[in-house]
Amino acid sequence: MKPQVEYSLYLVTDSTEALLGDRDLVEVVEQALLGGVTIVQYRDKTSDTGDLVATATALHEKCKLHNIPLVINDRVDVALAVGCEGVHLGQDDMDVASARAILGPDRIIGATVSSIEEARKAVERGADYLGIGTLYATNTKKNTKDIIGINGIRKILKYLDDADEPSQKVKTVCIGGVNASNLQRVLYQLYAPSSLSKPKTIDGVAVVSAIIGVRDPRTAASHLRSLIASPHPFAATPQPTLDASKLDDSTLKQSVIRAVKAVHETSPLSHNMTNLVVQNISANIALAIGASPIMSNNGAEAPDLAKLGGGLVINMGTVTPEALSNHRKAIEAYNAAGGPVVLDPVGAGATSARKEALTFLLASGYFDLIKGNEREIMAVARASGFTLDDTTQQRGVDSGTSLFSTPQKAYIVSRIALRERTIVLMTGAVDLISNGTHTLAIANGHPYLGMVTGSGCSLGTTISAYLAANKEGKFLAAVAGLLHYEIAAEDAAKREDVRGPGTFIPAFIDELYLRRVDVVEGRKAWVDRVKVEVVEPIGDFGLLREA
Ligand SMILES: *[C@@H]1O[C@H](CO)[C@@H](O)[C@H](O)[C@H]1NC(C)=O
Ligand SMILES: *[C@@H]1O[C@H](CO)[C@@H](O)[C@H](O)[C@H]1NC(C)=O
Ligand SMILES: *[C@@H]1O[C@H](CO)[C@@H](O)[C@H](O)[C@H]1NC(C)=O
Ligand SMILES: CC(=O)N[C@H]1CO[C@H](CO)[C@@H](O)[C@@H]1O
Repeated sequence: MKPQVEYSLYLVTDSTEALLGDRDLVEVVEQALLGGVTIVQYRDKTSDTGDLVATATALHEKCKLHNIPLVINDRVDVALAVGCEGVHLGQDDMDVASARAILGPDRIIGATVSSIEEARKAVERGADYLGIGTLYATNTKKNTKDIIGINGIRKILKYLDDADEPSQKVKTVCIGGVNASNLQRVLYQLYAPSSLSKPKTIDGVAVVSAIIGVRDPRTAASHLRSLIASPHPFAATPQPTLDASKLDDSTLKQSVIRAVKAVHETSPLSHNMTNLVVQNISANIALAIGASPIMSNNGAEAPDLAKLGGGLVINMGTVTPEALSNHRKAIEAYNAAGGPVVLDPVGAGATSARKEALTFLLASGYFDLIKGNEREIMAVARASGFTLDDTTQQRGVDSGTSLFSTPQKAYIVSRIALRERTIVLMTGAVDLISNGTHTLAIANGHPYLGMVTGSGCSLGTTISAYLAANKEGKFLAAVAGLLHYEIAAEDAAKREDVRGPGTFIPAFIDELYLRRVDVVEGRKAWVDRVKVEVVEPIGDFGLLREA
C-alpha cells in the first residue's frame, strides 16, 4: 500500500560544501527529523553509486525511526536498492511513467514541474505529487530559467484546479528560496486565483538551505513547522463574508459609522515611512481623524513599533537601497505582528529604479492594501506579473489623463486584488476599490485633493489607521477611511474661506476632525452623502494577460 504522506515541510538534502560544510549529512538530516520535517528527499548529483546507496541506506534508517518517507532524487535504481518509499524526478531524469513501471503502484513518485504542460504530463503519467518551482532565485539552484515566482505557481495550481480529477487530487509542494521570513506569505498567496470559496492551495513547502545550510537544523525545522501550523498573523483575523448583493446602502453606511468610531476610540498608531515633503500634512491629518502619527524611517525600530497595534504605510517616495532595506524590515515586522501594511507606490513605473523598487517591495512581504493612481496601479499590475496591452510609460507622479473607462478600471483592480490576495485602490475622479470578489466605484472627493502635495500619502495614512482599528472587516474599513477623507474634502472645498488649494489644506484638516466628531456625537447625516456603487459583474476586457 502506498504510504500516507504529509507534504507540509519537505526537506531536500544538499551535500555540497557550501551548505553542508564539513558536517555529516546523516546527522544533519537526523536533526531535521527531530525538528519535524515531514518527508525527506535525498538529492546528490555527484557521488558514485556505491556512496549513494550507502548514504541513502543510512538516511532510510533514520527516516524509518521517525516514520517519515524517504525519496531519492533521480535514481530509481538507488531507491530500489535501498527499498525506500520512492523517487523524485526532474525534467531531465527518467519520465514518471517509466519509473512507475519499474517501481510499481505503491511507491511515491514526485516530479519537478515549472509549466502547465509539464504539470499536465506528470499527472497523466501517474505522479503522486508535483514539486512546483522555482519560486525564488537561490544559491542552491543555479539554473534561473525556471524561476516562475508566486504567480507562475498559482497559474499551475489554477490549471490543476480546473482540470480532471487526478489533477485536482495531485499533491503539490513549492520549491525555491522559501525560508522563515517569507514562508507564511508564500503559503497565504499560493492558491489558485479563482473566486471559488475553496481554491486549490499548495500542500507543502520544500526547503534546502533554510534547514541544511544553518547551524542548528533541528531548531530551524521546528520553527518552520510552527510557522506552517500557526495562522498567518497578517491574515489571522477572520473576515466577514458577504454576498456582493448584500453590499447595500445601509450595510455600507453602518460600516462607515462603526469604522469612524473605532478609529476614534482606539486611536491607532499610524507609522509612516515617508519622505520629508509630506510629513507635516500627513501628521496633522492623522491627528484629525483620530490616529496617533509616528514617523520612523529606521527599520530597526519597526519590530517594537509593530507591537503597538497600529498600521504601517510604505511610501515609495525615495527608493535608495537604504530606504528599501528599511522598508523590508518594517514590512516583515508588521507582517509578523499582524499589523496592517499599506503600500503607496508613488511614481511607480516612472523610472526603472522605481519599477525595481516596486518588484522588491512586493516580494518583501504581504500588503493589506495597495493604493495609487491609474498609472501607479498599472505599474503594480506589471510588477505582479501581468502583461499589459497598454505600453504607455508613466511620466511622473502626476497621473495625467485616464486611459480606461470605469468598468475597465474595476476589472483591473479586481484582477490585481485577486492575484495578490490584497485590497487594491485606484484613485481618480471615480475611485475603484476591490478585494478581488467585491468592487466598488466611489465618486466622492474634490479636485483640490489632487493639487496638494502629500494628499495622496495622507490618504494612505488614513486608510492604515482605519485598517488597524477595524481588523475584522478590512475591506469596508478601507472604504470607510476613503469616504471620511473625501467627504471632508468636499466640505472643505465648499467653505467660504477656501479659495484654492492653499486655503483648502487647513480647512480640510478641520473638516476631517469635524466629520469624526459628528459621528462620535451621533450626527450621522454626512454619511448619507456617500456616492458608492457596487460594480458587478465585471467583464473580462482582456487588458491584463497572465504573463
Ligand atoms: C529569505 O529568502 C528571501 C528570498 O529568497 C531572501 O531575500 C531573504 O533574505 C531570506 N531571509 C533569510 C532570513 O534568509
Ligand atoms: C471582500 O469583502 C467582502 C465584504 O467584507 C467579503 O464578503 C468578501 O469575502 C471579501 N473577499 C475576499 C476575497 O476577501
Ligand atoms: C504644517 O501644516 C499646517 C497646516 O497646514 C500649517 O499651518 C503649518 O504652517 C505647517 N508647518 C510647517 C512647519 O510647514
Ligand atoms: C501621519 C504620520 O504618521 N506622519 C508622519 C510621517 O512621517 C513624517 C516624517 O517623514 C513625520 O514627521 C510625520 O509625523
